[in-house]
Amino acid sequence: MAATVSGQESAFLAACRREPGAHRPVWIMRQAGRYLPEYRALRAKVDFEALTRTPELAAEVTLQPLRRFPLDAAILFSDIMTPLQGMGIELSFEPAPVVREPIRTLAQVEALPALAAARDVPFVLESIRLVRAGLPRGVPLIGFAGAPFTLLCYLVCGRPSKEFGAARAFLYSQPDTAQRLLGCLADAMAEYLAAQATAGAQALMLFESWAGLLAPREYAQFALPAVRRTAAALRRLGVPLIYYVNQGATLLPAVAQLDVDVVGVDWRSPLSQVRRIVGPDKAVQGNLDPAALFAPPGDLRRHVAAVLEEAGSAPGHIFNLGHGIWPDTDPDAVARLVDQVHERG
Ligand code: 1CP
Repeated sequence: MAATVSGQESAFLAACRREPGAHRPVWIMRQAGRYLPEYRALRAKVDFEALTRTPELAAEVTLQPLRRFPLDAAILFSDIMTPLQGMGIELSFEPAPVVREPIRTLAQVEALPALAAARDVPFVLESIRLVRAGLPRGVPLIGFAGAPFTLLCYLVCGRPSKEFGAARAFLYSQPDTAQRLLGCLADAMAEYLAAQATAGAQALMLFESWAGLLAPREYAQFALPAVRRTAAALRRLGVPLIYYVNQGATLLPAVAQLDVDVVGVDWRSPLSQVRRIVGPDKAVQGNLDPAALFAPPGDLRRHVAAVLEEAGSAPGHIFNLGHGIWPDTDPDAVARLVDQVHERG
């Protein structure tokens, strides 16, 4: 059966396909990371890049949260910028990604090579094989990539930014070059995600973390066609595709046109509205505010219940936070969250 992992029904894969499952599945964006003491202990000895490039360590970090919490999915430990390093882009993690020579010209875009995942990022594929071997029964592995426009933001600005002004100016000043770059990234991420699926990833996720910087018109002109190109190339694999769109409330009517299985959203959009806009043929993922994990236990229960109520009882909801978990979160709050979703969902 399609939603089965190692002979055991996966609530997560069932929800991706909008089929009823044994319980409401839950996982947490950035679930492997600094809020876990065991991650910090490893990270004190090994830098981030080495963690992602050493398959045994990347697999260990991926599995750490699964040992603590009965999560319904694991996510590969890597970064959205990792495949770009494989394409020859020099960057460092400080800890956020910083690109040595930001992309600003057509000549730079034309010089970008195509990605060949097995040649350029073999360690990612090896990490996936190791994780699969170590996962508990019934827990699938999510592979991921950055969505093309979000990658463009880092490539053009060169570093994190609140408003990514240089990236937005690039869309207006050099629209043709921007489209060329987005097309190149769309193809590279299609190749990268297909290789992850072949290596054993059972679901694929595209992170559109900076979509909310765009007005619907520019989103439809630049970001959306690039995601559509990546998604179209992945369809034949038959692996569920999740598209996470951050701060995308005004973009959801456009997102509804995408051929993806699941739309992930931040906490600002009530899930009942999201369901109405994206329609009955897509599952939804989200969307508790990561700040809610700082509520007293009794209050957290109410906030979890509110998200479940908004999501409704129809199949096709994956519980998650609306964005990545904060590094100063108490792991005990995560344990309570997971239990509460499983009890009530
Ligand atoms: O020092 C450290 O430990 C490095 C911090 C770090 C970590 C733990 C970075 C640098 N990346 C990661 C891992 C990571 N990044 C994962 C796997 C962890 C997990 O989920 O369990 C994933 C899925 C990502 C994806 C990612 N990287 C996104 C999309 C998700 C999101 O949060 O919106 C983005 C935007 C990035 C860029 C990035 N890489 C690192 C940082 C600190 C950032 C954010 C920079 C910024 O705010 O602009």
